[in-house]
Amino acid sequence: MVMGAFPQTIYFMGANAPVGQEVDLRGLKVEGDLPPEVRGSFYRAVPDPAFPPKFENDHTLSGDGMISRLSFNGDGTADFTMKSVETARYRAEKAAGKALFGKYRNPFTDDAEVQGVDRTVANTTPVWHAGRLLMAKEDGRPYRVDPMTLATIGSYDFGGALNSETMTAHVRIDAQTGELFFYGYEADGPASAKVAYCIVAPDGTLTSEQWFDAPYCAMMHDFTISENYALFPVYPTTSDLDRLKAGGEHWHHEPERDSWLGVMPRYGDVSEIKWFKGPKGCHSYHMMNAWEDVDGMLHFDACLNSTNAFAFIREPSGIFLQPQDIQGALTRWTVDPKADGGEVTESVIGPPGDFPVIPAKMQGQPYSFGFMLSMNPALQGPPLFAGPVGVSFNMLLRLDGMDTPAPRVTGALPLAPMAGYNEPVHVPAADPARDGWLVFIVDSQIGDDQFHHEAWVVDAGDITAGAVAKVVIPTHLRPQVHGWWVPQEQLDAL
Ligand code: V55
Ligand code: FE
Repeated sequence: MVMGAFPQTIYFMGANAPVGQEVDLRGLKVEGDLPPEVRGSFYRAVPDPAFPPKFENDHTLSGDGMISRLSFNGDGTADFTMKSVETARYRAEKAAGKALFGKYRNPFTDDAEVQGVDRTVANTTPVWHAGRLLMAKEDGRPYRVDPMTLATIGSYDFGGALNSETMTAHVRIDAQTGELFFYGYEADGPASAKVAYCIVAPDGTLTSEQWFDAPYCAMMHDFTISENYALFPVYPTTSDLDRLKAGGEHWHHEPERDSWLGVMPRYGDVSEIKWFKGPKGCHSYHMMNAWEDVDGMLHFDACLNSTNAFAFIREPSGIFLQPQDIQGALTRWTVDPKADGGEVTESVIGPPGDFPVIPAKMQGQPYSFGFMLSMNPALQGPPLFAGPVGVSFNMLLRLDGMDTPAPRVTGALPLAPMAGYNEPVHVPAADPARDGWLVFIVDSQIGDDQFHHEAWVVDAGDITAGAVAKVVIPTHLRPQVHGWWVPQEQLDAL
């Protein structure tokens, strides 16, 4: 690799080309009819490597975290700001003027001078709870950032209360109780099967941290809660300490290995976990929800694939597939939480896709509707090549009847060729009879290495109608991972 050059791979070219620019754009015009409820800030996590990686096979998940904020000001304008999360890793590399940390989640490939330095990149989800904004990444502890200035405050361990070395980027907040539920896997170091399950009170106090052993060390990217249970899926994307020590990849996908769903009472003891067996070889990054029906059966709704969606994980595992060879579907696993384990009952309840979104108040509850991103099978032209899979989703879907055995797709919003979605956030409506709003950024390619970015506001009750309001963001943006909506009154209360 030429010194100072990014690898010429899909993870660093085109829409994925590093930008590395802090942005401060004030007074952008909101076009259209902005609903008064859309008053607050849309935070997004964006990986963007500050320096060319030490290894040619690096990919978007290693990028240094940047946090962006789109603030709807309530006067027909919006502000767009974006800053680097100043992690210990970012600071060390800035001081050296080059990459010092090696492969994705392999500390044994780091330069000697940074051995022992926190190597997380805080690039996956901006988590808002108890008036704190945390930039989370599943391989380490989160970084706390100032929600107004986006300045980095520092690594966050709940005031010294957290023992786990990691905190997931996919937390669940029970809107009824205000509690934050999260876990950390590889809780005591790379390739460990230890998982820390944690509960945080509405005031931000970590009140419970219990450790358990997963069936094996797996990429546990997301989990769910229901009213009475915590549900931990384990899919066979696995790690191995000897492989890491030999300088190998953190993850291999193992198609012949079983998947598992661990279920425990959410306020119970981890010794109560029961493990239900799922199909071999499958994988999901994101769950839509979990909920209990009137008979006490537990339903776990996930965007499931027949293998790991990322080629940079499949290929080092010896799995060579074309995208069309990968099966996916919104899939329900049903278990009886009072049974002593057994197997999950699987049913297909929706189309292939990812980035499921539900209103915050439906978290863990029987829920009537949800949204997800998918590919438009009727697209007349090329999609947008972007993100860790290489292609952006180009259709937003609404599903209704989620609390029935047969949910239905009831709305679709396809994009034009060479345009792609970033994950929406849901903004609640003031009127409980309305479904609220979805806010997201649409990326479009408008020429060789030329891109256009807009934030769209869509009526969640009528996505087919398209954007009711838009904000053009006149700067180049790299694809986001996840986002979070914070209403203005919560920022005003700080
Ligand atoms: C994902 C993203 C990550 C990661 C592991 O989208 C999984 C899935 C942005 O970082 O480290
Ligand atoms: Fe995720």
